[in-house]
Amino acid sequence: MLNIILCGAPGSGKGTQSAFIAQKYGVQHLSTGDVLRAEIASGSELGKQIDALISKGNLVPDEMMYGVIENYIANLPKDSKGTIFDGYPRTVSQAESLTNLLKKYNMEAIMIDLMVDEQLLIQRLIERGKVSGRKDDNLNTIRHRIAIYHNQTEPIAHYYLHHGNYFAVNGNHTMADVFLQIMRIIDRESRQ
Ligand code: B4P
Repeated sequence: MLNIILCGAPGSGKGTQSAFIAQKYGVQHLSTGDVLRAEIASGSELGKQIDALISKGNLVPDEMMYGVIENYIANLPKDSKGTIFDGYPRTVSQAESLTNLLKKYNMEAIMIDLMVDEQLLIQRLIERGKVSGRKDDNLNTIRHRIAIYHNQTEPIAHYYLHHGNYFAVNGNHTMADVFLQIMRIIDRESRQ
């Protein structure tokens, strides 16, 4: 079973590369960003709380995310080829929860970290904002999201380095080039 955790700053290409990986390797794609946006779109009370956080560029509390991931893993089909975790974990506490949950179901994962220069991140998200209609794709919110990434998400690289399943990818290149780097890692690791 192939489980991949795809991490990186906002706009680093997690969603973009996850779609390529899911198509090529036949794994399921779990985007926590999409799950949260679907909850917002449902108009529920929970969705309103989530909207207030996301539109300002803040993270949703770890406990709320835990429920989403636990429910997902517990209901994985028996014949699943694996999952690409897109945007989860985003804090060290989420990383610990995911390790424990995977262990409970006898699963493992590798972590791929998309490294992209800050100017490029901002440029990509501003561009995406012109068509996405996302409230969090504007300059002030983007800057806030990048600051949160540095404070809360970046430390998880050390967590995975320590656990020996960390792989960095240069995400500054074209989508096709980034995907080539990712495929090399996946193909090498799945042979072992
Ligand atoms: P996400 O939906 O995960 O999205 P993202 O970080 O903004 O973008 P991503 O990295 O997927 O970039 P994309 O491929 O679209 O998160 C949104 C919000 O949800 C978070 O800020 C947070 O509030 C909340 N959230 C989600 N998960 C959470 C969790 N676990 N805990 C707490 N809160 C959580 O690429 C961006 C743009 O760049 C696209 O337009 C794309 O076309 C372009 N692009 C991508 N790769 C490119 C390349 N190589 N070259 C040129 N352009 C490229």
